[in-house]
Amino acid sequence: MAKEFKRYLVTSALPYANGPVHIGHLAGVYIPSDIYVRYLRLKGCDVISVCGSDEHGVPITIKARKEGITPQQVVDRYHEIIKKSFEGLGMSFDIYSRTSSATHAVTASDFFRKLYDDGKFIEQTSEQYYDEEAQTFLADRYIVGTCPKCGNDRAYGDQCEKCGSTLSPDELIDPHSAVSGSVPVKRETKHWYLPLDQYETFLREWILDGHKEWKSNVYGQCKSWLDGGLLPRAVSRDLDWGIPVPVEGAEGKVLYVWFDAPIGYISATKDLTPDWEKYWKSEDTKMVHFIGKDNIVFHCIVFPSMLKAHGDYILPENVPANEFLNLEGDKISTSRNWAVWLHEYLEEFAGKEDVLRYVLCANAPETKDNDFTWKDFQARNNSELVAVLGNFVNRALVLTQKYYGGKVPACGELNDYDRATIEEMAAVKGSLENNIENYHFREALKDAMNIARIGNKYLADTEPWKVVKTDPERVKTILNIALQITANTAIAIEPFMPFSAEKILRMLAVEKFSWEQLGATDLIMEGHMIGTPELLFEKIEDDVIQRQLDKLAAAKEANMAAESTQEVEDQKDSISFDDFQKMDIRVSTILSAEKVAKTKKLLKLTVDTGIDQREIVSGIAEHFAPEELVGRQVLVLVNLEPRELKGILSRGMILMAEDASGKLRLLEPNEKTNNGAVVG
Ligand code: B3M
Ligand code: ZN
Repeated sequence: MAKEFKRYLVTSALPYANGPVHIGHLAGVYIPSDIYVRYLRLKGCDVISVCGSDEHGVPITIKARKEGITPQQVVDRYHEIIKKSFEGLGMSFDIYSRTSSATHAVTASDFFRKLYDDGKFIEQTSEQYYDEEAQTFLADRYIVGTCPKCGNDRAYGDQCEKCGSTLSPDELIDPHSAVSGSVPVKRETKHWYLPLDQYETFLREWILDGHKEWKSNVYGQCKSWLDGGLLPRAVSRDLDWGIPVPVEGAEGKVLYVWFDAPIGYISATKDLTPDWEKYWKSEDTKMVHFIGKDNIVFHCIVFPSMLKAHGDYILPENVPANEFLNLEGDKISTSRNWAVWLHEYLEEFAGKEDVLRYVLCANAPETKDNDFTWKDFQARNNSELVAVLGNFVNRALVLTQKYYGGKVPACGELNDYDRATIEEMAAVKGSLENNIENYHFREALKDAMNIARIGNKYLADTEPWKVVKTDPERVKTILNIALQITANTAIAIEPFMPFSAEKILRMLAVEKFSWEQLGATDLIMEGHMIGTPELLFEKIEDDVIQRQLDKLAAAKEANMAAESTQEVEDQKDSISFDDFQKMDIRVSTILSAEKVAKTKKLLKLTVDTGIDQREIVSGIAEHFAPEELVGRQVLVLVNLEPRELKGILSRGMILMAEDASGKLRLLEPNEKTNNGAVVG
């Protein structure tokens, strides 16, 4: 028997206030969480939904330093943008708080202090990188160097953003401080650790034995963490941005962001209601954390261990984490601007909030990573929202206006087909509930849309526009039923597409229904006057989609440009004009090319320099096949001292350009030129 709960506490991962929110965040966390809480509210459950900005951590300080502003200014800016864009998309948090709030400072501080007083931490001294010039310890992110895996010379001490490898500062080649540029030294520092190893038994029993129902990606990750063995985790950092560690001798130290952030859920609840304890301290509360897969360990292992160590709080009942959403086949990336930003979408697609909600849910990365494409967005809008949902609702309302001046006709006697349709519609409720309650939101959305499909089919099959000529009485029944289905549609889609649900209700000129009314056929009364029909969704044309694709293409181009300038070599020392004049460069034609035996890289080329025909040995065999070179005109430095290579006298050098990726390109005259023409 599943446990019965009296109330729900739903949390959504606190977005970092160092950038705006994009579709990956939405599909992973916020859309599912909003569907869930809207559903519970419609059912009349006692539910609160809390969220807020995560305003601590190193990336925020880096951003502040880069822009020459304070961390507080950074978080103020993004907190506003995020909060506003969430509202724009209809995210129905009961509170959207922030971790730089006064309540949070006290809550997090007290939490730490209790664990400290109860002897739950261990203190450990370790060696960490220190910047002597800036006189500060360096978080891994603050150490920059060359990636040992791909050679990117701007890799961070925790990760290379170019090749995606996870790194530690010790692996970086030529590490230096991002703060001052100096070479960091190692210095001892003391920190507090939560000994996670001591919670292993508890976690195994609680998760591995007790929560086999968790999503397999979540359960699997927990199991592999536990099987790998847990280690004590530092809960403090040497940093000047965050909540000060509230014990003596901790100057210059703050709580680690992943220690304070989940406590932010508690602080937000406190800010929401004086009754907060009943949500956090009663076994009758079902707590559910909505997060992305990169947050699983913190929400399933670390935070529960903190809660357990504290002792006063309940544990989450479920942690339905989603996988990642990609964009047009590529990983979403804030730094590469490869994203669809929510605040921009809301501006460019005003009035189409539900379209995004719909597409992101229909395509949510529930069990595996998924791809968002603008073509799919367009197709789902045009062939599902417009053609099915919008079309059905519109027909039902327009026909009612047309035949009865908007006055709901009476339902006469039902025939078998009517009854089967109604039954089919009523049957959706069970499946829909089951899917939402088990976090299968994609399936749940299909269920909700099914009601509109049923309605669409009903009208197509019963053809009231034809029957009206022969049997007007029958049409009254058909439209009465169609209106009941329309009202049901409004109930079913509300968790997913609240704006459209509201619009349907407005057009029907009725008040909001409760979830329990789903399936009923007495929602719209005979004689009731409906409102004016409007289109629910509009077709999205190709040019609108093209504009978005162009925008992404521009981002890609900018990235490529940035990447190549990034690796451009420094300019060499100046030379005199005379020095330059000493080089004799001629247009030449490659007459033949063959590989030099027993070498991988060398090609023997015969070239016509206009002066003579000669042999040149060039290290380009890995870049060009011999046959693609023959006949091409190239530039040759002809007066380079001859050199013997593998027994061949090489007399000159073919000029080439090497791009950022190491690819070689021939330099050719832009038109056929006579061999021997002087370059200069
Ligand atoms: N700030 C979100 C992220 O990893 C992180 C969540 C905190 S939830 C307590 O993007
Ligand atoms: Zn790399």
